[in-house]
Amino acid sequence: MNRYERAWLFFAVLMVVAFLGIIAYFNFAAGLKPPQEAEVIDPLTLSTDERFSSPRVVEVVPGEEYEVYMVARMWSYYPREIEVPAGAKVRFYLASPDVQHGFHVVGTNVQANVIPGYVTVIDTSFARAGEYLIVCNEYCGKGHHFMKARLIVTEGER
Ligand SMILES: [Cu+2]
Repeated sequence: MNRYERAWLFFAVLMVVAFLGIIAYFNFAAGLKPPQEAEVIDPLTLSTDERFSSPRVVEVVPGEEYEVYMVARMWSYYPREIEVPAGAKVRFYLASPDVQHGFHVVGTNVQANVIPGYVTVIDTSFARAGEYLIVCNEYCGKGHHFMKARLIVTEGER
């Protein structure tokens, strides 16, 4: 075997060992795991669930704290338009009655999968007022590219 071949072979094996090591480190030492205490919900009961039967924005503390109950289904988000003030704490609760969707607020780091059977919770806030597009970034069927909603962040009072 040519010594360059041997060197590259060694390098390739070293990379595999390093990648496995990184996975093992984050899994066992750093405890980085998929959320295990995620709330479980029967996807067939969303239409009768108190939170998801009427998707909405709830003003917990006016101007400061909001809860958004949202349903992601083929191929739209409900509600289709949500409004929160800039700087307020916003907690999203998302559920899907059908397949997996990818909730993504374009231009922000808000992005999470919505998996049927689980309630996805996202804590965030939007610093800048403006209009944001919410898309689905997980292919969910033939109408996937139509799946969107609008987020309007109004000027905060402070
Ligand atoms: Cu989709």
